Amino acid sequence: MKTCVAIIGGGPAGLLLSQILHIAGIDTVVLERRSRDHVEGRIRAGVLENGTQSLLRRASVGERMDREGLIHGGFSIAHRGGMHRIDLMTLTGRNVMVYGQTEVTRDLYAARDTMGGVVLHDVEDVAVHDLRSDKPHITFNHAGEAHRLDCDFIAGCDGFHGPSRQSIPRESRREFERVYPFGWLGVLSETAPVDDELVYAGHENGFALCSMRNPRLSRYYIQCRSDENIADWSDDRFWTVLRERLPVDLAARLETGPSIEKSVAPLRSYVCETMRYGRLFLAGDAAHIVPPTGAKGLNLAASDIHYLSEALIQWYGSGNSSGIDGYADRALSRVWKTERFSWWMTSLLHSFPKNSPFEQRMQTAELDYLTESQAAMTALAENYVGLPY
Ligand code: FAS
Ligand code: PHB
Repeated sequence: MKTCVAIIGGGPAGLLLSQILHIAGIDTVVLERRSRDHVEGRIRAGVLENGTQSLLRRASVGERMDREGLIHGGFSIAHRGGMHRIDLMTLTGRNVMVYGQTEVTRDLYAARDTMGGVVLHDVEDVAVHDLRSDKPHITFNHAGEAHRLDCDFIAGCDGFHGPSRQSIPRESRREFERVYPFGWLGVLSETAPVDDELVYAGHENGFALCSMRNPRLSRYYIQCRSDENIADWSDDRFWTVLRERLPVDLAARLETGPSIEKSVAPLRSYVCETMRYGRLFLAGDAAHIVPPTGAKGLNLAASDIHYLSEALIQWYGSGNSSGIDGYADRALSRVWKTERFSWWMTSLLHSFPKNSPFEQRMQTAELDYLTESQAAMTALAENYVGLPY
């Protein structure tokens, strides 16, 4: 087999890169370890930045998003029993779109089908070779047969646990990590969202987030232990803890119902420097992880793909390598600023049992200042809608 760009990973990063390059006339093959049903069934992110919305439209996968997505001009922070709205539109002139990653992935798969994109599922034993040459290749097993895929470039879009990043020699990569002492317990329920917009609640017992997918599908999260056993969490227990962490008036409006999905996600901040090794480029969770507090994971994958696709289109169009040579630095600049915001928002809203009394006062004062200062809210808002590409 031969292609221009071999893409490892059929999540949002890999599929979006494949779609954009295909439109530009550049051949790709996507190698995905799991089944299509499994990938399309994942429940993950829920908020799209402006830049992500524009990128999906340019990739001809924005039609259903624009029809079914919910435009949000703001969100609220619940603090000291009250609600403080962050008016994104007034503060930045921009909005966010509530449209689940599940739907984005389904739209990307449908577009790949329409255009005859090559996405191989249930692929095993992916291994990359000759990354420092100008003719790298991948070996893998599929449908019981061994295969070799020759290519010009390899895009590692295989998430945090994929093989791409590990293929970069340890001495050529620097890794930065912070593991948080808690996780998120998430529930999806066929109930009306408790509010018209998202609510991020800071509470002494722990963080809570009220989100949604549509007017009859709500997504809720509560801070929990990172090693939480999901079997210990009945729906009733989840709703009780969620109510405790919300302002009284909001809790009184909470419509509860059976969970149709329940899962625990650990929280970490992670960055791999570099995002390029020879003919291998890392994008999305393969290169970095953010705690979901800032709703940035999927959006950061999108900006990586914006930079990487631009660079590859330049190279195939003119042989100019300035884009691919500058990809890692350009992507990492936005990655680190987004990591900062996600870390800041996580530190602001979660309870850290081991914090000293002074640190707890600093956290409360930070929230007091944020909810009283137009300048502070503007800084939050411009990060939340997405920093420029
Ligand atoms: P992905 O992990 O989505 O995709 C990588 C793909 O590579 C997967 O399909 C995987 O099967 C495949 N792969 C892995 N190893 C392979 C191999 N050896 N061979 C071939 N394929 C291989 N972000 C938010 O903004 N908000 C959230 O609430 C949120 N919640 C999350 C909850 C969980 C449990 C997780 C894990 C992430 C969450 N995220 C959230 C972040 C998430 O949305 C990611 O940022 C997003 O999926 C990144 O997309 P990709 O980089 O494509 O990685
Ligand atoms: C979600 O709806 O899943 C969601 C929304 C905002 C976040 C994280 C997750 O910050």
